[in-house]
Amino acid sequence: MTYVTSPHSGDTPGDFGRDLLSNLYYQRGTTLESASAQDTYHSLALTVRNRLVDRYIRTAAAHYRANPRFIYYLSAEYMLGKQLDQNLLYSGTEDSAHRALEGLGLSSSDLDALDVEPGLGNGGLGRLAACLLDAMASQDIPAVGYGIRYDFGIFKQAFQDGGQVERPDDWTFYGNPWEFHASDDQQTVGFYGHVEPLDGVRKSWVPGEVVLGEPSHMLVPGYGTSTVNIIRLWRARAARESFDLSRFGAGQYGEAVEEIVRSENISKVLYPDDSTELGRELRLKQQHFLVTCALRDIVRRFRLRNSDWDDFAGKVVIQLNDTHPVMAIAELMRMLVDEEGLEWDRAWSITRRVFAYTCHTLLPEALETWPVALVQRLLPRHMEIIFLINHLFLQEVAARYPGDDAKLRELSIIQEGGEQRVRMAHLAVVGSSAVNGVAELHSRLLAATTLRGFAELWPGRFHNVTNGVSPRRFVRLANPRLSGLISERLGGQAWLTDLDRLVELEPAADDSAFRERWREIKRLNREDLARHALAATGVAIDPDALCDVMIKRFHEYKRQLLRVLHVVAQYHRIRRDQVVDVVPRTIVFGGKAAPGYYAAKRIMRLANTVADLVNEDPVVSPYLKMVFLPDYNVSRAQLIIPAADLSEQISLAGKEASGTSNMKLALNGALTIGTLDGANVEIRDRVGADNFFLFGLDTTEVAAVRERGYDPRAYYDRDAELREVLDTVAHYDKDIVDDLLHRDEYLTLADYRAYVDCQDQVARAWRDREGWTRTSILNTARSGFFSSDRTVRDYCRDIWHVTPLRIDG
Ligand code: GPV
Repeated sequence: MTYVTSPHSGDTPGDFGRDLLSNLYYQRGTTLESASAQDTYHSLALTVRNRLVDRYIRTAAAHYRANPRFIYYLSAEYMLGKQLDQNLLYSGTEDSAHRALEGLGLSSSDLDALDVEPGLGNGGLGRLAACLLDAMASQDIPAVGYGIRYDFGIFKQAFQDGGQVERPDDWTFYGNPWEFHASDDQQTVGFYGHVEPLDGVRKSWVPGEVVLGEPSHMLVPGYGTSTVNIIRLWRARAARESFDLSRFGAGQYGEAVEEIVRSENISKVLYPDDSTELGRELRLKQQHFLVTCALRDIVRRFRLRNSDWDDFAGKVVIQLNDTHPVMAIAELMRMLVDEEGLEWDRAWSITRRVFAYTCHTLLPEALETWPVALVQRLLPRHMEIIFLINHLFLQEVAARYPGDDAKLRELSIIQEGGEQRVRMAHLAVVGSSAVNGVAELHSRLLAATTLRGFAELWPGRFHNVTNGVSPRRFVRLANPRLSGLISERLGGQAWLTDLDRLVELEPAADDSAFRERWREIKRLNREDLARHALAATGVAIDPDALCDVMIKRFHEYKRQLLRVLHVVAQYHRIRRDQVVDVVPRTIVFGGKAAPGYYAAKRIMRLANTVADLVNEDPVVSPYLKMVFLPDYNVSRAQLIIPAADLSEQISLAGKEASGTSNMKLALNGALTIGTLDGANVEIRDRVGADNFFLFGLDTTEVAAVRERGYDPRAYYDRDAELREVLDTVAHYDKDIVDDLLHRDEYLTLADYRAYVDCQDQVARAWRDREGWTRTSILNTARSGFFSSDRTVRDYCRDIWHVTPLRIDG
């Protein structure tokens, strides 16, 4: 194996500029004088990308030589964020690039504005996948991410009359310079058809329809190391002969491309629902498509250096990001038994050892199930295999719990009673060697409630791996000012790959000159946000006001409604001149709702209505402004998070698996107001109870309230201020109030008083600016644990059993 040594080491602005002009000339066929904006952007992207290619080639060569154990991360979603800022930083060419661009009279910010973020995910789960890939590369873990190359990513959000409207995200409209295509590396994926007997348990599946999977990859560079891993994304293509020339000749233009359209629809669009199961056939097709392409690729890569199936589980770990890729368990069994001719038991032993499963929810409506009839029709052989897996599993259960039919019903992969369905989470647990939740509380509740029977059966299989976020993306790239100050104080940038070193900032919390600079940076970041908010919404915000941020998908359980109720309460207080516990605040909202999630969209509309009410009131608006920034995504997060003073993490206890905006905000020095839910618990443990605004029911109290028979109306009757607030809301949306008074599934009214009082505490704390800044610094200093590097180390130690493989140079 030969490879070039870095052609770009010791890059000067001159080298960079020359390469840029050369790319403009040879890749775009133009010159600086006549280049379009896209020409220049693409040439810049290629110039940057080229600086990572030889690291990638060296990584691939080293991996080939060492034949190490690989982590294959399977996820239906990735929210990668912009590639240009990331790759400039990771290739170490930020400086020379900026100077080169300046020299050529080009604006880096104009060019960055043309960089489109691949929005191939919905929310936390997809962004977590990206943070884990980043951390794996940064720690030299041999890894490949597999996903779907959706033509359309998560919709773009706009507001019309306060309501959400969705526009398509044609993210590759002008091409994607970060992507390498490998159209000669296609896989074949079957659907439908029938099963024919071979010998014994071995069968042959004859698909009725076949689609091609065409891979492309993007580079996943490590920070501060030579490793460059890849993410391999699959796009569905029709077979070459699919264009029906005879129909075209007969003037049937639509029919002529029917088969192409049907095939390519599989990777056409990301399903925009989040944490809710939506059992559509096309979605199951997407899942099977991803899983088949990924497994075939994994086996191909295994065979480059290995030949014995007994070595497979030693070389391959497949991490399943929630249940979306869980059909891989059945597909690997099918490949091993039907295609490779392995005995069932041997195949099962290999399969079970290879897979590990991460669960990201406790919500029953998020636990995927598929109708048996649908699976039978779409994937007949897989359904047989699942039945057999279940049969053998239930024998094991019966041996352990003799005569206990309820136990069998509880644990079965097949849900009986009414229409039979496949429970994907059960298949995942049965077919994996490790199962993990994403925060301590979540993992504990999983084992105590949702997956309790399994945790009793196989206690050793259950783990916790608390989520983390990339400090490169969410501190260094998002907040260069704060990063500069931290590096100055800590004497270098080592903290970016060793985030526990942030504790060394603790003494700085007592240094008034340092606090002054910390405050100044927050202010500058709020000014940046104010500029963006004005341009995006027309609302002018005061950069000195407390910046109070709630950024996450719209979901009833996350309780954006509770946030809005407090704003209405403040509105009334200010109008009545009751301003003792009022400090000037900017309420910032960001987040999308699933297009079909009406309840969430109502709340969103209410938020926009209340924003208008507040912003247009001359008495109120000097104290209170509210901006709902449309189209929240990774780039917007990078802008909002550095400006935040207060982080809203107010879900009903027991509903949020982990949350990750809580970590991003704390790392950037925001104080949290939150419930004991998800990773909030661990954030509070680390930053200290005195530096965290805690309110609300905990999970035990929630259970007790429900046990007693929850009566939301009683809170309304008892609390005059709440009455005033709800009467105001009813004026705009009566149904929301009706629901709160009669159902209030997420105990909003039960937590209302505690929340509002806690917000008064926040206001008092904000008045003591030195004290606030001190707490802000301590939040950053004590949040090093929430680096995705630590998360990956936990996975490596407890679940993957892999060690880093350093790449020379
Ligand atoms: I299941 N999550 C998500 O974004 N989409 C999903 O479909 C499912 C879970 C989220 C959880 O809601 C968050 O609590 C968690 O922080 C995140 O996944 C990453 O684990």
